[in-house]
Parts: sequence; structure tokens; C-alpha cells
Amino acid sequence: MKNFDKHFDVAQEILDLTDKELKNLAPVNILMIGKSGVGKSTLINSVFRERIAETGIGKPVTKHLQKITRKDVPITIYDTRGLELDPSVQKQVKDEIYKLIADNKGTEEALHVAYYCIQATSSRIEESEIKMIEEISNKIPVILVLTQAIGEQVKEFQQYIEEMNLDIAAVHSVLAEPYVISKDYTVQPFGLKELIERTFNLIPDSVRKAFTNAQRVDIERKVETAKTWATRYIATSFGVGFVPIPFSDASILVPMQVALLAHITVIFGVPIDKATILSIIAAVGGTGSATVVGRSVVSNAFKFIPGLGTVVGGVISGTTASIVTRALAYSYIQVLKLLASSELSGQETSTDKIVSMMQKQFKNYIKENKRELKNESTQLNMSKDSPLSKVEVARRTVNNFLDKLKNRF
Ligand SMILES: Nc1nc2c(ncn2[C@@H]2O[C@H](COP(=O)(O)OP(=O)(O)OP(=O)(O)O)[C@@H](O)[C@H]2O)c(=O)[nH]1
Ligand SMILES: [Mg+2]
Repeated sequence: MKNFDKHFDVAQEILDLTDKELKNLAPVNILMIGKSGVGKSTLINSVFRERIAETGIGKPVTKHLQKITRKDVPITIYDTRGLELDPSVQKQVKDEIYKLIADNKGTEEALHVAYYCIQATSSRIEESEIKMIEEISNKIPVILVLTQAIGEQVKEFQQYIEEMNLDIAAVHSVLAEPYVISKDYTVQPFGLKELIERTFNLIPDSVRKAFTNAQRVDIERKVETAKTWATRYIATSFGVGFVPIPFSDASILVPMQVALLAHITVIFGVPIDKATILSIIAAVGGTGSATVVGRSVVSNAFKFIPGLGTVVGGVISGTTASIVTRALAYSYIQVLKLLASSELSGQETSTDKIVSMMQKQFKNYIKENKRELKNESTQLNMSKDSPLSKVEVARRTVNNFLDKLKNRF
């Protein structure tokens, strides 16, 4: 086991664990269908991280199907081409799609959803297209996406399609990128979050984490997923009630906090480098001692509670540890939210801003739970644990924690 107390590169551990988790994450697989120029690539780039249609690696699977992936984004896009060509080519495209769906079925490459894209302003849908859409829909969920949906006639077109009552999952109008009408008037993108929400509900639970990571437009979904997970993880790791943890033993808190921050990073899927993680930890971990985050974060928390003094008797309770760890998790989530939003709007976020946000959020959370922490402190003051029982409690706490950790990965 690692020596968590000294010379332990917390930031690197977080990055390594994030990497490892990401590699083990089953990707979500999406099929893009539609004629050339309707806006498939634009849609992918707007909805998913890293402008994947542009920067990802494209590999031909068949003549008319291309598989696009990008390292660190847990999504695979299958892009089709040739649908705008003559009926014989259309037939080939169709056969290739059906074969792909059948071949991949039941594997990790199984297709989870298809976006069938039609340019909304074209205001027409061909018989052959309707047939194909319904046939695919018999195999996997299909969302009919009306792209570049600008103008009044788009609403009529959507209504017309809806009235056809096609046997598909949904019809959605979107504008993926701002559309400049004139010097003074630009239509802002819309419909993307709704598309994400609908897709999320259609895909299997096993790939929802990957999808949450890969999409970039619904940041609230990332925040909520991370919060729910962190709360549950912290609660089960520390157990309920009054289980003292030897305060000096960073070996308990550090790996748990590393796992916590890594997993939150995976849920968000915003690129984050080592220097940024280091400054985030240092922001709440006190001095430059970012290598012992567990201990310094806990002791730092007490600095935020005037009159509390230092930790009593060398132990902190499970409740205290969980409040402090939750403060760490929640403030980290807020920082990632900021990073995700800045990325979406194409802005840079300075390290200073990140650090001050981390500190502010952390302080607020500790303040909100001040009374609980004070009660804890009083209880600890009164109970004079014998050294023996402390050792026993510590042993049990460590075992409990390691068990939980084992089950997680
Ligand atoms: N402003 C704006 N332009 C768009 C939008 N969607 C597509 N376009 C434009 O339409 C053109 C074609 O879009 P693509 O995304 O390349 O279309 P595609 O379906 O990937 O085309 P192929 O790769 O040839 O099959 C590009 O010039 C885009 O800029 C949109 O939502 N807003
Ligand atoms: Mg394209």
C-alpha cells in the first residue's frame, strides 16, 4: 500500500485514477444519418465535447459508414454518407446500416440511438426516407432531428411530420450554431439541451455516465449527477453516526478523497490539468502541502470555525469527516461547473478565479454546517477514549473504508 502520508502526489493520483476510470467506461454509441450538408457534423460538434466530428479520428467501417472516436471522450459516432445520391447508393447505405446494427448488437459497440437528420427548411421528406426511418426504428431508438430550424415554416414542417405518427422515439427541431440573418440580427442556437435530455432517457442506464461526460450542453445534468453520487459515496464511506477516525491518519482520508475527486472529474468530462488540480487542492488544503490533502483539508476546515480550536484527542468523527469531505466535493463540483460553462461559451478561466471560487464555496459549506461541527467537538471533548479503543475504532474504520473502495472499482 502507498504511503499516503508523505511524498504522495495527490494531483497525479487524481489524474491517473480519472484516466483509468475513463478507460473502463463503456462508451455511448450514436448513429448519425442524413444527407450531405444537412448539418450532422455541426450538430455533433455543438452537442459533444472537443468538436469531435472535426478533431476526432475517423475510420471507414464500410464504404458509406465512418466511425469517429476521440481519446478521452467516451462516445463513438457512426457517420453515414451517400444518402443524397441515387437510389442504388441509398440502398447500399441502408444495407450497411442494418448490417452494422446487427453485427454490433449485444456487444460494447451496440448502437444506442440514431439521429436521423433532415434540414428543416427543406420542408420535405421522401417516401424512401420514411420507410428507412421506420425500419431503423424497429431496431434501435430513432430521433428525427430537424436541423437548421429557422423560420416559421419549420413549425409547420415539424407538425406535418408529427401528424404522420411515425413509429419513432421523437421529433426535435434544433439550431446547432448561431445563424446570422443580418448585421443586426442573429438567431441563437436552441433545442440542444432538449435533444440531450430526450437521448438520455432513451439510452440504457449502463452508458448514461459516458453520455453525461461526453455531452457539453447540459451542465446541470453533470452537476446533479456528481452531487448525487458524491453524497451517496461519502455517506456509505464514513458510515452513519459517531465513528471516530484518527485525525493524524491521512491514509484513510486521502485515498477516499482522491477517488472522490477523480470520479467527479469523470462525470464532468472537462479537461483539467495537473497544475489546476494542484491549485484547487492548495486552495482548501492550506499551505503548499497539497501532498497530504486529507489531513490538511480537515485541519483547514477547523480554521473556518472560530472558537473551535484544534481537533480534540487526535480523532475526528465520521460526521465531521463527511461534512468536510462533502465541502470538498461540492466546491470541486462548482469549480468544474464553472470550467464547463466557460468552455461552452469559449472563455478562459483564470487559476485565480478557480482558487477563489473553491475557497468561497468550501467556506460557505463549512459555515452552513458549523453547528453540527461544534456539537461534534463538544462530544469529543467529553469522551476520553482510551488509546486501545481508539486503535480498535481506527482499524474498523480503515477496513470499512477499504471494503467500500474495493466495491467501487
Ligand atoms: N449557422 C448554422 N449553420 C449550420 C448549422 N448546421 C449546419 N450549418 C451549416 O451547413 C453546412 C453543412 O453542415 P455540416 O455540418 O458540414 O453538414 P453534414 O451533414 O455534416 O454534411 P456532410 O459531412 O457532407 O454529410 C455548413 O456550412 C454549416 O456551417 C447551424 O445549426 N447553424
Ligand atoms: Mg459531416
